[in-house]
Amino acid sequence: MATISVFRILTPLCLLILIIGLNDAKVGNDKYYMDKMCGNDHFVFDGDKQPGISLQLTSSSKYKKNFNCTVRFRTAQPSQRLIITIEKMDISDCPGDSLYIYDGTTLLNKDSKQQCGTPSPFTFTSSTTQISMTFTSNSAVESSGFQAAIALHFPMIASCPQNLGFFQCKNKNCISKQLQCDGRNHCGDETDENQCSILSG
Ligand SMILES: [Ca+2]
Repeated sequence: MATISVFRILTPLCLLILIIGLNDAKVGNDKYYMDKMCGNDHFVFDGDKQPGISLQLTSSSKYKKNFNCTVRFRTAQPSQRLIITIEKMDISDCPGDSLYIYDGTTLLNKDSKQQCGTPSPFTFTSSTTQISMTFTSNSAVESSGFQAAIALHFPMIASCPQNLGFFQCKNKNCISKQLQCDGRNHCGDETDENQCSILSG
């Protein structure tokens, strides 16, 4: 009898743990802080349970003075590309403090209004397999920095089929379907987040 009772308790508990585990696997964004990754290469993997990256400059309320940090994001496959969307930027000491985003070695945010200040959200899709970000600050005023979403883009997959786990953005970027309706702008044009109220009722 005691054994049966233990099973009665343990079985629902195991199911609950399994359900929580499955829900965790659906979470599309892994959170990273750039100031903890300086000098690193970070691979963004296809099929990873977390195919999108949520990147903030720092976990603190303000970034450090006299700070210089470069992080490189890379695809594991040569056919893949990266989409970087700067969702928020708050770099008040402009241009003393600045963020530079490179596609391979090409500077993407050439417009100085996208390197610091508080610009509107903006996005780039890489033409190479790597995006590097360099942030520098001086000894004066600090602010919160920026928040970005990074996603894999699959340009070689024809028609970007939803039934095979992809989502085609209106701007033709092709991302993992797991990144749809998770509250973060992975497409760059927000179309992965536009239809969510309809989908969720
Ligand atoms: Ca998204």
